[in-house]
Amino acid sequence: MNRKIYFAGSIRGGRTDATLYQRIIEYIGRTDTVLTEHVGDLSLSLLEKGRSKDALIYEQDTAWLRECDLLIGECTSPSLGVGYELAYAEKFGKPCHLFYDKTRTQLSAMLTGNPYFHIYPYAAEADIFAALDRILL
Ligand code: 6IA
Repeated sequence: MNRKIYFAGSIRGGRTDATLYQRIIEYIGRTDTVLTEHVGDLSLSLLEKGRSKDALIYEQDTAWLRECDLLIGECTSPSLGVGYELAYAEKFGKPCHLFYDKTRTQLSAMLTGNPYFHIYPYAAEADIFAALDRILL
């Protein structure tokens, strides 16, 4: 259908799940455009490159959040940036679909307690793709 999807996943919060982000981005990309493909880039450098570089990242990401049709977040690895993006997307009325591995973590009550968010606890990776099929119908 070629919607614009904002995929959110941890970067400086920790790259444990980066290969999973890559598989989700690839899956979404079969039908839609992922604005944030770099979140699944395994060679992304995590080193700080100064505040001016980070300011450009902030400006670009918030512009994409305002522009996107919906947000899909993988929230198993906690990330301050992802949490900020979720609140920002909510403020702009963007539908937010959040995934987390319930065998590895418990999600923040600030997300599970907010009925605005569509939350998908999963136990197997295949559950993510089945849910994405329903979200991206
Ligand atoms: O706090 P975190 O870094 O874990 O935040 C991750 C979220 O913030 C992701 O969903 C991204 O959308 C966004 N984000 C964080 N860093 C970047 C980035 N460059 N480029 C684009 N979006 C980002 C990171 C490279 C930098 C560490 C030099």
